[in-house]
Order: sequence, then structure tokens, then C-alpha cells
Amino acid sequence: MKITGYSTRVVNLPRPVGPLGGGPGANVATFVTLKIQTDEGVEGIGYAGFASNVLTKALKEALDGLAGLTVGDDPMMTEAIQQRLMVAGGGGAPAGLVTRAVSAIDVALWDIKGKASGHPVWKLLGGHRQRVPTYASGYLWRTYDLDALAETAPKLVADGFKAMKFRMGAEDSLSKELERMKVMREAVGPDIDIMLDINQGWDVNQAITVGRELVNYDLFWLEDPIQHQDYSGMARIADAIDTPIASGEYHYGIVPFRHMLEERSIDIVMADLLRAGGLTGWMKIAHMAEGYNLPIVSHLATEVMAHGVAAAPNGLTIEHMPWTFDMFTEEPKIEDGMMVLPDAPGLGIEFDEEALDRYAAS
Ligand code: SMN
Ligand code: MG
Repeated sequence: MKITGYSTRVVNLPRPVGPLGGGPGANVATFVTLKIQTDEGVEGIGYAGFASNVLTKALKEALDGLAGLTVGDDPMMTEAIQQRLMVAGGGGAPAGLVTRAVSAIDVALWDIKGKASGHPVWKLLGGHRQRVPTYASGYLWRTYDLDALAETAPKLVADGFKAMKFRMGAEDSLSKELERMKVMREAVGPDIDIMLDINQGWDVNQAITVGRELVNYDLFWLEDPIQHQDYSGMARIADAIDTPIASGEYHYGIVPFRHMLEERSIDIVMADLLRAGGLTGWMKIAHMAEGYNLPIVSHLATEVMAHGVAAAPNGLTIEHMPWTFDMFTEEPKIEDGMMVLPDAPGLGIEFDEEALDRYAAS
């Protein structure tokens, strides 16, 4: 089989409230969609995004340039294509738009592999289980006040979620930070898993001080308490508090995960699809974590990431982030708080062409 062509387009999807509140562009989520065609009539899809909106044009350029280089390639050769594209993108350490574009191409190739072989991608990647726990992530932002937290969290429980993530790290006192935690726990009761994301907002001592207080609220994990590259600082926090530390979404490529694992700086490995190098890179991180007896969790890109988490024996939970759902004909299926992976060949998702037309960037 050979790749014969590709196409990309930019879409601006509506989004209720972004993580940063009401600033410019906060109510849109911008993605570059990708389709890759083959000489056997099989077409694979993927997308890039979750980068700053000011970079969208550059991201599309990177994707067009790199996807163009795959024309004539065998789409089953995902490792060879990834290696060649990373070199073509400038060599050196993986980072930025090159990796994001290469990752999107990788996802489309896995879709092709699945469709061509008649198997869903989660089975081709390893096939561990079809139903995986999921948690609601797209709602309880740092910009929510206490009332908004108390009002929204029970709605997510009513919607069927058994786990959810909220954010702290922006209050000016310890007592205000802890109040947010208290409101969240009281809003959902003792049986719902709560994840807490700090997005690098604290320093090491702050994280240990607040982390020790949080232990009474039975957190499922504490995510990115400090700057993501401070491996030894993160290890001090992980040693000092009982709550599991999750980190990894900010790292590009696979090597930083080796450092985190060697330093024992985290308890739960989180990897981002577009920074990891697509499903190919993400699975390598999952297996590395397995070697250290640690679970792996996804970051964003729910409908694609579900395949990775369902393939890995150490896959713990799928982040449910609805920003991308408007691009597709169907949303991921959830039953009893578990995401149910599709049986259809490939990723089992299709672009909603009418929606892409409607949201096309001018
Ligand atoms: C996050 C990162 C990027 C965009 C939205 C939310 C957050 C998460 O860190 O873990 O979901
Ligand atoms: Mg996060």
C-alpha cells in the first residue's frame, strides 16, 4: 500500500469556557484536521491542535510540509516514517510544531493500519480491554468560583461520571486553596474520585505544605504541582506526601519520561498524544511506565487517546475533554463511568464534514 495524498484544514470549534477564562480566543478550540489517502482507497484521519492559536497557521504549514513528504511511503511503516519526518523537521530534540505535526500524521497512519487490516486501533496496539474508566476534565476550571464548583461537580455525577478533575493553584492563601478542595469533596461525596491539577502553579515547599493538608480529602492524584522539568523537586514532593503525583503532559518525546521514572518523581505517568509523537510515541511511554510498575493516563485528545489507554495493561483512566467532539459524527461512548471502545476498524471515528464546513476558518 502507498500513500497517494493528504489534505488539511483549520477549524475553529465553539467551546463554552476555556481554561484561562474569558480572554481573546477563549471560546474557540482551534484544530488542523488531516486526512491521508492511499492507493487502496483507505483513508486515515488525524488532527493537530491544543497549541496556542497564534501558531495555528504555522502548525498547518508544518503539517502540510511533513505530510507531503510521506506521499509514496508505505503507511504501515509508522516507525520509519516518524524517524524520517523528525529528521526532516530539523533533527535535534523533539519539541514544538514539528512533533505536533508528526504526531497527527502518526495517528492518521494508525487509522489506516486499522482500516486496512479490519481491526480497531486499540487491538492493534495491544488490546488489553474494551472498557476503560474515564474522568470528566473539561469543566471545573481554575476560573470557577466556589459556587460554580459546587454547582457543576454534582451535575457531572448526575451525567454518570464517577471521577472528575478540578484545578487549584491560583489562590493567594493556603486557606483559600483548601476551601476549594473542601467544596469539591462536599459537592460530590466520598465515592467519587477527584483529581486535582495545579498546572505548575506552586513551588516545592508550597506543594508539600498544601499536599499534606490535602491528604484528608482522599485525592485520586495531584497533577503537575510544580515546574515540569524539576525532576528532583517533584521527587521531593512525591516522597513527602501520600497522595499520588501525576505529571508528564508538558514533556515532548519519550526521553523525559526516562528521567522522571529513574528519579521516581511521579506515581502516575501522564503523556500527551501530540507531544509524545502520536500513538507510536505514547505507547512507548506506556510500556516504559509498565517497566517501573506505574500506571499511564492520557492527556486530551479523548477519542484517539482512548485507544492507547485501552491497549496498555497499565492504562488507568482516560481524560474526557469534550473540545474535539464537534469535529466528529459521534462522541465517545460512556457506560457506568467507563469509556467503551469501538469495534469498527481503525480509530472508529469519522469527521463530520458538515461541521468541518461550518467551523472552517476563513
Ligand atoms: C489542560 C491542559 C491543556 C488544555 C486544557 C487542560 C490540563 C489537563 O492541564 O490536564 O487537562
Ligand atoms: Mg493537566
